[in-house]
Amino acid sequence: MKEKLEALKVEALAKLQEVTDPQVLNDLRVKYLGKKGELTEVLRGMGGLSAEERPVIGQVANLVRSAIEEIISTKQEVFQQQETLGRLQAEKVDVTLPGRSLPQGGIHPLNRVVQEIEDIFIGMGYKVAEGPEVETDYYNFEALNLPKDHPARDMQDSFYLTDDLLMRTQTSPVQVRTMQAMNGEVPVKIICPGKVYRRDDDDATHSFQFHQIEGLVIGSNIRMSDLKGTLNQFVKEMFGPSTGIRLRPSFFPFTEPSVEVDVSCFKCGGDGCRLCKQSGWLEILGAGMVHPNVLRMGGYDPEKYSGFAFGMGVERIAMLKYGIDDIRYFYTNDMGFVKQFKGI
Ligand code: 2NL
Repeated sequence: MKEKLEALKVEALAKLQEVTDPQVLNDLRVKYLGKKGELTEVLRGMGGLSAEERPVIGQVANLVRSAIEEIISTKQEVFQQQETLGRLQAEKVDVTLPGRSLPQGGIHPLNRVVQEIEDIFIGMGYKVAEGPEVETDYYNFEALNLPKDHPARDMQDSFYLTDDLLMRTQTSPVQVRTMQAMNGEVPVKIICPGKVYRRDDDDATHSFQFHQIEGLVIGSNIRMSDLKGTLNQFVKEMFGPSTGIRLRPSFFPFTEPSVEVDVSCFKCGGDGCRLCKQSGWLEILGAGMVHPNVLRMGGYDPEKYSGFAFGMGVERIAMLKYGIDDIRYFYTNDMGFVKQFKGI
């Protein structure tokens, strides 16, 4: 029996020594030490031993068992360490790697121009006013001295929502609302940026939706010279200190007198080039002295107060300033176009 146990020990240790796989190790543990294992099998024969032999064989059996157990637990520990090491290797994180950079956006050229114009007028003491894009016939036309039969009120030219509601065709209704909210107080010094809508077929220079900035000043003794000085200062800040303006007579129902305002060509300095079509001048806005009827409807007595107003198309200004030849670039989200304005 003793020889059997020794043989079992030799065989078991030899096999266990060679194990490289935890599953095989477990199988061998069951094979030798399990309930139906080979060591248990040998010990079952101890019943037939004499009283003297039993403790001797028992001791041998225990030594065999602990020798097998020891090598198993050593192996298990090694396997455990190997597994941990492998996992650490597989889950390795390099905390020193720089982060993935996300593409950074930029401000759209139209918003950029709106902000630039706002800043210039804020610098001259103006406040920015905004209002609804859906307007009533009264605020969009009536209060701006456009009679019911005026051609600008043609259904064909505006987006009407109902008989009385339409998408605003200018930002002037914001100015009328501001005048009424001021309850006859002066001074009024506001600019109104925003989207406006006209029923137009889209092409390189027209869009059914575009952006406008209008300005309005009301006070005592506001004169045409104030308008000229203001716009002259504006173009110098917007297009460069060597630019200037000229006024040409024009007509708007809401101003009298009315003017078209040109800026001297900032590209050629007035000599004539492709941008100004050899004229030396670029048309940038319309303006005038606020019509007495408009002052009255806004709650101001035209005998006591006077004012000037102006309006410009943001797309046109942006196209001139950045040399853009098609208004559709602003709305079609061509990344090649948009990206050019990232840094400026
Ligand atoms: C243009 C011309 C203009 C105004 C807008 C205005 C507003 C009030 C009273 C009087 Cl509340 N006038 N606005 C005046 C003159 C011209 O816009 O060509 N815009 C693109």
